[in-house]
Amino acid sequence: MPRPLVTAISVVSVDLPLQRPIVSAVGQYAKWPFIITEITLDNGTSGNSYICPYLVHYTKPIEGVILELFKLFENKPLAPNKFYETGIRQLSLLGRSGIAMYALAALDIAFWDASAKDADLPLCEHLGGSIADVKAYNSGGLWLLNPDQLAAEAKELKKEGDFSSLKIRLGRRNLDQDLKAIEAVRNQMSPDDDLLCDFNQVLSFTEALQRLKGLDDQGLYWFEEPIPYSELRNYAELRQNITTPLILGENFHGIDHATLSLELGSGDAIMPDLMRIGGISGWLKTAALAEAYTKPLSSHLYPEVSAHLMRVTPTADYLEWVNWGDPLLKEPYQVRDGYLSIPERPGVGLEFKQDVIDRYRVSPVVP
Ligand code: SMN
Ligand code: MG
Repeated sequence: MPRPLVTAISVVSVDLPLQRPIVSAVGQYAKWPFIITEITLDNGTSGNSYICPYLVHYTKPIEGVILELFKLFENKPLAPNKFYETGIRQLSLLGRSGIAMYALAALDIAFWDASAKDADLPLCEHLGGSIADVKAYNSGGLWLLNPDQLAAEAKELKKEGDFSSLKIRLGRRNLDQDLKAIEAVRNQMSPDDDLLCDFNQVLSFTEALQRLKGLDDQGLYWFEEPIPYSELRNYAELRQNITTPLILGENFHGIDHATLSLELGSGDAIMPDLMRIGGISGWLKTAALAEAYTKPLSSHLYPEVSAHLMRVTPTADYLEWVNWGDPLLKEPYQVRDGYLSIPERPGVGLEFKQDVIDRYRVSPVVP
């Protein structure tokens, strides 16, 4: 059957206020940037995506890369996998990472969404999986705040969707401060609830050796990114000195980096980020790698698309839930009893509110 042709694209960036500002070792953010991409097929079907590249001032340059890459696919029959391979070949001239990869991811997600909509199936079914609720933790808070603030927030975060699993950010000035922060949150949780933690790369290797040993008996579900993400050999060495599982992966740029990390034994589990890993095509390849290396795979941000992908990921573990995009969405995904529900809608089923886009639109760069 002839495939529909990809005929048009629109890209817009918004900077959306966050309900709870991010206070982390990788920066403080009161707002969060979204680049929204929509592609259209000649049969009228559209596909969309959003990516969040952290730094609002880079949204315009990334929009430019998306539009440039799109020229490779314009007026071609829709074929998401083939498009990814074509895009990656082009990226080999620019580097298969960084903002070029983010741009390819924005397109890849939109192409897959259109492909699933064209087949009239939810994305996970289009990929050969089935719909079911996905185990999640609430990651929308517990930044580097004081113990009283953390206790109050933990209570709220648990209530938003009846979560039993939360993630706290660690890596304060000393071990004692981290222990007090953990205690404040743990006091709001049941003994069987999972508490995950994230250091956002703030420790040096020698600091991490000490700090993680000091926290190893806290029953934390995992230690996330204690040291800079590029120190893959140090990750492998840290692992030998602790029993709590070590996880990294939100900073894997594409499958090259995921492969190297798995080969070096850098973590007990991986957590790819939909944008950095190269969209849905990049994720699927990484899920196969995680299966080959028998490593649990958890998601990073992008809960809606990630939920579908977790349903076709053999070693799927936790989905990271944040509601940061909800104000933009006509029908936000729902969480029940700590599980994210996948809606019975074709594709990913995301539609954006035009009035919210207009209100928070990022203005053009003035040189
Ligand atoms: C994180 C995500 C987004 C912004 C800052 C920090 C964090 C996470 O690494 O894993 O949630
Ligand atoms: Mg993290």
